[in-house]
Amino acid sequence: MKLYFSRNPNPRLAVAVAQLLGTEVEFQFAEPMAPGQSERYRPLNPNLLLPILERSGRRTLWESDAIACWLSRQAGSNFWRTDDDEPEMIRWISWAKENFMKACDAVHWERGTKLRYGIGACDDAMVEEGLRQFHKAAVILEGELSGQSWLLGDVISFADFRMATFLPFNDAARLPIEEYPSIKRWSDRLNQINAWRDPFEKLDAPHLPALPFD
Ligand SMILES: N[C@@H](CCC(=O)N[C@@H](CS)C(=O)NCC(=O)O)C(=O)O
Repeated sequence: MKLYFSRNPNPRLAVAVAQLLGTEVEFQFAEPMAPGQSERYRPLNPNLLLPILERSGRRTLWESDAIACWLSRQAGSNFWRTDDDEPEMIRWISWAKENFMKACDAVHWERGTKLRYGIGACDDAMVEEGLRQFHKAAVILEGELSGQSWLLGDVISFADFRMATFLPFNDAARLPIEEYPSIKRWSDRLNQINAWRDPFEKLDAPHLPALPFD
């Protein structure tokens, strides 16, 4: 298997899953959107986005959640739950993408990605709206995490990784997670996991372009 990745949030998530599960996979840095690259990558992912997982004898897989599901199945792991907790895990993945993660993404896009790649200036109104959505979602997540270590109780699952997709980029996004002590503790707990804290250790991949104020 070959996992095409960059250091951006979704490919970082897929690399972290592969590292956590100890998957035997070839990690390949890629830039599908770079000039001259689209012809090569469009057959692999028509969206020209990462991550992409090439599998022998099977169709290439894209979308981080699908890749995480496949890697977990291959590893025979319950990281992607296959028991009665599966619906609850899917509930959190779905909610994350419509709420907490979406808000983190919106703020990170303005304060991080746009500036890193010279796409445009940070739109303060979009940041304000993103922060409003962040607080709305964070209250719910805080309540959930106040009584347990992980979203599904005592054992980490892909829902935790998915929910936290943008937190390793908080140097750029500057989301006020310290206002939510249970979320902060959960984020610190995630950072104790090597595969999460530094999924790119030993991988050959250029660093993201620096932020202008770095
Ligand atoms: N829904 C997709 C989103 C993929 C996506 O947006 N990938 C971005 C990074 S977060 C990308 O490929 N950007 C170009 C790059 O990193 O070269 C997933 O979960 O995999």
